[in-house]
Amino acid sequence: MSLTAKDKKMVKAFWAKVAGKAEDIGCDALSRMLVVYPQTKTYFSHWKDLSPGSAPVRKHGGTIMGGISLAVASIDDINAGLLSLSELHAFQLRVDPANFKILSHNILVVLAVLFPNDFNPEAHVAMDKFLAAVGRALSEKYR
Ligand code: HNI
Repeated sequence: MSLTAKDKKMVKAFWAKVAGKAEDIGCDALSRMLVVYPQTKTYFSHWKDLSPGSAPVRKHGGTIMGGISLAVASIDDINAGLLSLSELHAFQLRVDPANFKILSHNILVVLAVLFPNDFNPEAHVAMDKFLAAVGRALSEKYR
């Protein structure tokens, strides 16, 4: 489902509120993903410490949120904005695209936990659609 003008407005407004905490959001989302969906740990086996909140998890959480920021900035053409990230995940990292849905889910959970007042049903649906679009954009280059 594509994002409506209203969804885009909602995503931009919500992101503007939470972006200052991007590293915390990324760290918590990645921490949860690795604990709750341990099969995702295989991609990060070269890190020394995969436990929640560890230094590499925090650092990479920030990196992932950089990708989300880029997607917000290119919300009118997310596929174009994430083209090189899609190529990286498909051809070099070989991340199973099923994992994009798993990470998106964890990001939503963390947004709900950290921003209970701002994460109202309208923000929830807009962010859910946006993260689904990010996952589709990242899956774009797989075939
Ligand atoms: Ni992902 C690297 C963004 C989902 C595994 N990932 C990155 C980088 C960004 C990024 C940005 C750094 C690129 C660079 O070095 O140029 N990843 C995103 C985004 C999502 C996502 C926006 C979805 C919302 N990545 C996932 C998922 C997995 C994943 C679901 C696996 C479960 N990503 C990786 C791995 C790396 C990576 C592995 C390399 C990390 C490293 O330290 O080697």
